[in-house]
Amino acid sequence: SGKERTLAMIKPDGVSGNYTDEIKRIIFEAGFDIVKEMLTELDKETASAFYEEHSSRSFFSHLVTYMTSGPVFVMVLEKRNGVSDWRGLIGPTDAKKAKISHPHSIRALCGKDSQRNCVHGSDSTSSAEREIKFFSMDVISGDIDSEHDEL
Ligand code: YYY
Ligand code: MG
Repeated sequence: SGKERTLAMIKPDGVSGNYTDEIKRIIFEAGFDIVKEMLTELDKETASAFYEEHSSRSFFSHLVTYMTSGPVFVMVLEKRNGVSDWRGLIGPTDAKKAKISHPHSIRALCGKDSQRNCVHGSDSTSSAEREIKFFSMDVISGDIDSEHDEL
C-alpha cells in the first residue's frame, strides 16, 4: 500500500512537560496510525547505542545525559511517506531556529534548543528500520500465546 513505518520518540523533556497527549493528537490529525507505543527509560548504554553515529561529537555525553534524564515515549508511526512526513512535522533539529522558521512544528512547540528538542524522528527508511528493530518494536505482539501453544 506504499505505507512507511518510522520511529518517533518523545524525549524526556517532552514527557515530563506533559506534551505526550498533544503530540499524539498532532500525529493523528496528520493522518498517521500509531502501530506501537511504549513508555520506557533509556540507560546510558542504550542511549549511547541509539545515538552511536554521533559518538565522536562534542555534544555526545550531554546528549546521553539528557536522554537518560527521565522516561521517553517511543512510537512506531505508519503512513504513506511516513518517514519524511514525520521529519517535516517535528521541524529542524535546533528548536530555537524551529520557533522562527517552523513555528507550527513540534520542536517549536515543546523544544528548547539544539539538544533539548523534545522529539526524535528517523531520518531515512533504512534508519527507521534499524531504529524500530533497536527497540524490538518490529515484533508482533500476541506471539507469546502462540509460542505457548507449541510447547
Ligand atoms: O536527527 P535530529 O535529531 O534532527 O538531529 P541529529 O543531527 O541527528 O542529532 C541527533 C541529536 O543530537 C539531536 O536531536 C540533539 C543532539 N544534538 C545536540 O545535542 N547538539 C547539537 N549541536 C546537535 C545535535
Ligand atoms: Mg538524526
